[in-house]
Amino acid sequence: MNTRKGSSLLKSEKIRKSKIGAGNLLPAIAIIIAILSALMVSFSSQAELAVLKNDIKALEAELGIYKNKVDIITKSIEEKVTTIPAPEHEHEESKESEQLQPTVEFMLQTAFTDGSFSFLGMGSNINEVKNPTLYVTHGAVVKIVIENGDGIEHDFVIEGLDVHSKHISMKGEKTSVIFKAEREGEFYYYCSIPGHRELGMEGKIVIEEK
Ligand SMILES: [Cu+2]
Repeated sequence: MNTRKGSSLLKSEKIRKSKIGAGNLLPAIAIIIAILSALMVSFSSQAELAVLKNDIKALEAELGIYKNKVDIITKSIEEKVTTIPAPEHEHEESKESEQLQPTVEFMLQTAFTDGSFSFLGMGSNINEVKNPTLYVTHGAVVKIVIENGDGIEHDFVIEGLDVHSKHISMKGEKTSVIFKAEREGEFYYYCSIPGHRELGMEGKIVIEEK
């Protein structure tokens, strides 16, 4: 009785052992599968990476083509811009006066110093002279260039000679008047912006006999 019991115990022990053995194998297989699938993932992602690298290369090539196109367009724009004539900085009084060829030329710059305005002579014998007296001979074609030197709106008018310039208000802006000195005598030039003549923008032009 005892031995029979003992043998059946042994049998069940064997079965239990073999069951434990199979139970130990399953996690091992699971681990192997996990490793394999991880390897597969890394392999497939490497393949994907290779594809992406190719895509990037293709995109870079395309980008190169676009860059070339942009360069070509930029060049053509630059060429067009350089062929556009620069705007004339000096605007003449009228078409009629443009046809006159000046025989004498003066340059004046507007100035605002110590609370007063003036026309400052520029160049030759009137350089830096405030409201210089301009001497011209009868019959001369006179050109007077006025440059804005203070950034305040001004113009240039000669009383009694029907000479009016355009208004200039930007610093560095220029305008000019051209007229024939047909009448002998002394005439006042001034700025016709209200208050400016009173604040000092007044000088003389003397038209002398030849
Ligand atoms: Cu003025």
